[in-house]
Amino acid sequence: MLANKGVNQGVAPVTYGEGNRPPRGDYAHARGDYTCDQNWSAYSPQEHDLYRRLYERQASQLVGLACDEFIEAVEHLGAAQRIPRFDELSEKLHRATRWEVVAVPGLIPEEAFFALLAKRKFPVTGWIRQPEEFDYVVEPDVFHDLFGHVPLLFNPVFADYMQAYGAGGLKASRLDACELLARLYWYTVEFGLIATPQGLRAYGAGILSSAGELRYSVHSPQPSRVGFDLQRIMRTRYKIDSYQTTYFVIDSFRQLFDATAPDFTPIYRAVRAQPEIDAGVVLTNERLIAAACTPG
Ligand code: HBI
Ligand code: FE
Repeated sequence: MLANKGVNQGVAPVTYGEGNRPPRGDYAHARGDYTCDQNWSAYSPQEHDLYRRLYERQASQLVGLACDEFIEAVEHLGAAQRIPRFDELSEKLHRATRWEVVAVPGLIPEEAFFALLAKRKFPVTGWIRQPEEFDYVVEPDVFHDLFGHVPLLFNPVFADYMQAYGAGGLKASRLDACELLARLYWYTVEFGLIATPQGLRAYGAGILSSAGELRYSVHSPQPSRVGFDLQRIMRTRYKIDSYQTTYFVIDSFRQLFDATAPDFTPIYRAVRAQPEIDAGVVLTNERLIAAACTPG
């Protein structure tokens, strides 16, 4: 998923926009589980420098906008001067929460994605965006996946949530409920906000890897911010081509993990018995959270 662009819920290799440009990754040489080698030596100095500039721009605006758990963990990505080696990063990550980073050619089919998460393997796209895509790229590239998603995998509770999500995804596939579960991923892992004693903060990867949406999601008066409600999230459509108009706010990662503990079968049934909700719509009497007041 990417900064104000989303994961097309189709099956990779996905096609995008006009002309259905061919996918960038080398799917033909990926293994059966869609993993591939990172081929770190193939990155050019320009690509390492692009990663460095993306990293510096985001890292410079984290304080006051990103949750503490993310700020503490982002250091684990190591030197910001170059694209990390996935094997080195996996060694650190595995010691922390038994997760590892695996290279993939890009977006992969949901079933394959869930199966990797369920095995505590986070799929990270190997290629990096083009310079002209500095501010925005449609598919998740190595910067979005590494900077946006990997740091919170060092957090034990969030790491367990991600594996539980993957296991739940495999079940959802059998219940034809992937679209409902994709909304949970979207409004938590990609665009989630968390309430903290210091105020509203971002933990979603799509927000944290976005130059503009990080400040917008925490401070803008425009979007609505709704207290975490699993069924409400599963009923809510999302936009993949602009900043979000609805965010959901958790009180803690523990709350998020506990919400995925029960069997979702009755929840899917209850969700399907209610009308879907467009992004940006606010229901009467639901708990809304105010934007964080703009710093001094
Ligand atoms: N594939 N590589 C990759 N990264 C994702 O974030 C991803 C994916 N495939 C499917 C997908 N996300 C979404 O459909 C999730 O909601 C499952
Ligand atoms: Fe993502």
